[in-house]
Amino acid sequence: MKLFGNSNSGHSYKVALFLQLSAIDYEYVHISLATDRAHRSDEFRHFAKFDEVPVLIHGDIVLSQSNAILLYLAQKLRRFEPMSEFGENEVRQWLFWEANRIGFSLSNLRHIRRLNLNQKDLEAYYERRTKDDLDRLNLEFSQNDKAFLISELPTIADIACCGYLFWAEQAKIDVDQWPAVYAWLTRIRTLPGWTEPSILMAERKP
Ligand SMILES: N[C@@H](CCC(=O)N[C@@H](CS)C(=O)NCC(=O)O)C(=O)O
Repeated sequence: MKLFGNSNSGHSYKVALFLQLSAIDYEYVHISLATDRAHRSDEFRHFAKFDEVPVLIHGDIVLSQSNAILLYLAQKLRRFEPMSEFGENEVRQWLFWEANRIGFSLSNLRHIRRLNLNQKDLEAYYERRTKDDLDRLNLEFSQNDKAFLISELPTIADIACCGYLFWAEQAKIDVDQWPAVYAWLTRIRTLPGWTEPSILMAERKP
């Protein structure tokens, strides 16, 4: 397996985290996103349908879109799948939610604050959305007595939704203020193989 990713990409981290928690060997290719799209490597441009990371290559399969990749990996490797049809539908709900909520709000808030972009209106918009998203996640765990989003076992819904949250500090968001979310992230941190994004996504020498 080959994963094209970037050291600051939470979308890439979600896929790398799945592979790491599953103890799967893979080749990681870091793509500099500071390089404009037209000047990225020919190999990456060939495979990256949307010009974005992550891209996963597995045999003849080439996939973009982090949550589509997670669905593929879960099905192929039979890891982090839900145990029932009800669970499958729940997982899909969280994956679509994540793509438009936490994977959008927190990722953009982090981008603005990490790079000190002077975008006050946008910053306020993403901050409000991020806080709403954390409220929603917190409610999920406060209302239902379960260790992970779907049940007592982690699924790709947890892997998708937690990705950017391990970088919340860079968005100047203090996750302690959402205690049930904080406790869930602590449970994820204790899964065998869990590795923080700055280490897992670091550029590696070939
Ligand atoms: N919806 C996509 C989002 C991917 C995405 O936003 N990738 C960013 C990095 S986090 C990227 O490659 N940006 C570079 C560019 O747009 O040129 C996913 O879930 O994979």
